[in-house]
Amino acid sequence: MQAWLRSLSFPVPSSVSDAVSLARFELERALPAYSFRLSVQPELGEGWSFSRRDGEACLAGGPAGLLYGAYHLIQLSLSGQALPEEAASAPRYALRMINCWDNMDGTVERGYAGRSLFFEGGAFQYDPDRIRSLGRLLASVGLNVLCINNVNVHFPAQLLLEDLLPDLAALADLLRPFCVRLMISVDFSQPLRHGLPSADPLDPAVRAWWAEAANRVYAAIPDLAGFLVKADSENRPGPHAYGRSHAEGANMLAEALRPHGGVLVWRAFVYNCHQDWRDTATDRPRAPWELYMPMDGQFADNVILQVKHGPFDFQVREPLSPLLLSLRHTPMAMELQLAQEYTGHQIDIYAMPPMWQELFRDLPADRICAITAVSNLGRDENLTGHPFAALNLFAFGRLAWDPAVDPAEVTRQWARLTYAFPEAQERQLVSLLMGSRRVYEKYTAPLGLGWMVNPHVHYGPNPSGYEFDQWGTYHKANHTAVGIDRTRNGTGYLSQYPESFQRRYGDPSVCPDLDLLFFHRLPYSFVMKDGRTLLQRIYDDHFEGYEEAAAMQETLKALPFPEPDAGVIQERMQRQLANAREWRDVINTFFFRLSGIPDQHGRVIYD
Ligand code: GCV
Repeated sequence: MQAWLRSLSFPVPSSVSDAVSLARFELERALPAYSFRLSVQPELGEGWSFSRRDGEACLAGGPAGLLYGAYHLIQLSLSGQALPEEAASAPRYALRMINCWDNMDGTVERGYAGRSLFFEGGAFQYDPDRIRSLGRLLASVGLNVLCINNVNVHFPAQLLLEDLLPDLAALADLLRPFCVRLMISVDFSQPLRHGLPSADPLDPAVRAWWAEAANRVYAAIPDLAGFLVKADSENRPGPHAYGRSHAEGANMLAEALRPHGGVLVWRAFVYNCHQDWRDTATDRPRAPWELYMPMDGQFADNVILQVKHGPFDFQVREPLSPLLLSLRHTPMAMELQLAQEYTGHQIDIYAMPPMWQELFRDLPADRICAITAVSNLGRDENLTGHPFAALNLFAFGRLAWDPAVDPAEVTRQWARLTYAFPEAQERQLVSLLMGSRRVYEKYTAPLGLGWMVNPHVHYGPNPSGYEFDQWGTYHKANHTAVGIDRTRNGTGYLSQYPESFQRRYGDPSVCPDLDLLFFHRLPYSFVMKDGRTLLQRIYDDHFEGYEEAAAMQETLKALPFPEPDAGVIQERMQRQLANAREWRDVINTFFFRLSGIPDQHGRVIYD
């Protein structure tokens, strides 16, 4: 249950009620060989420094910094490394948040690790020891904010602003020693449920209502991090209903939070989800940039615009959202997704660090001020369903602390802390994990095409599932060609990028293979850089993807995982293999039936 902190099997007693005493408690229990002096230096904030001289180990930091420093030292030691003579560290981003999509009926939207850790039957319901373990897990990798409810705010989560406040405050109390502050998702139309005739952000009565709501919440939870809002997106209410802009909507809520030091996190995931598939003028990835660029500089300074890392929606491969590269005067958070919605449902293995490294290759770290990720947590005994999904949570914390972190190194640290295998076996596991995203990509998403999944569930192949639908997610495959031209000759999406990106993606003979069909519409006979045709490359990738998944199964069988992980890993790997086979055959057959062009190597494709 403690994932990478398995060795910290001693519970945190409820009497440990603040970060400094927690840091002391953890160090004394986990590293009894050392005598630690803790020096509270509030000016270091969340940062910490450490020195070890003449038998005395001194850790300095603000209260949170002491806790993060303590976990850093403990993890070094647990992974077999000696404590350094000197060390210091501070987080790159102040807001490092997990977004839970938990509903109060106990379900979790896009949850693949069991039911909610916080709610059941329309009420708060949790095991305090488990919440403390969760706090420890988050703090151990420096995560500091937990938004506990779904951005799609369903009843009765609206009551978090009033009747459910005492329960919310009790949960905040449990997490406070771990320096994890709560955030809540709120519904923009909430004033309508309280007798107001509108939720118009410029209406003084509406503004007064939100100010009062914020006063109430902060009286109960003075350190609440703020509110998270999904508005005018996928049928959620928002300021557009009143002819107001998103800046006007967000600023109204920010004003209510300002006296309390709270932030308003406003999601930029807005597009037309009722598109007519016959409408070729609308190209969904253009939507966020088109909506928010004209508002650059209009948001209050306690608003953070939360932008998904790609312009679509957490597909296996998307280019970096051009919005993240373009806004100059708007504080932004980049949103990642640990929940494996399109990436294997925590059945298939999909380690995310290599993908995140690609994002930060393109995104200068100082373009954003915060980083968030959709949770992959649930009530399963191991918290993440697949034991390997814990790597993504661990690595996300590390990335949020330092976006320059090396993906292989972080994967190795996680593997060592979790399994402590001998070196050769550790190397095998790390290499399997590092390659897992590419394997999944090979059997699912040809060359930058996404969305070929079963609609709504988003697991398993269905190449036409979203093709004649309203979600704006088309590949437009016919008997000669596939993809959408997003250059200036096509939908013009590419023009939203800086010049260097336009050069990288604009010409199909230069565009990286794996992004090719995101940006271009090409004939099956298009010759790739390595001389293969586009169609042959699609066939080859799908055959290879399945074979590589089969090889992963063999590797895993030979590794000495302890129970219960061993059983879960084998069982899920079997399902992954069946999934890979299904994807291989459905996608290859789909393109073969359309094109009539056989595989050059004569492998089985079904006609
Ligand atoms: C919370 C996608 C998911 C939805 C999710 C939405 C969002 O559309 O399928 O389940 O809703 O993204 O990020 O708001």
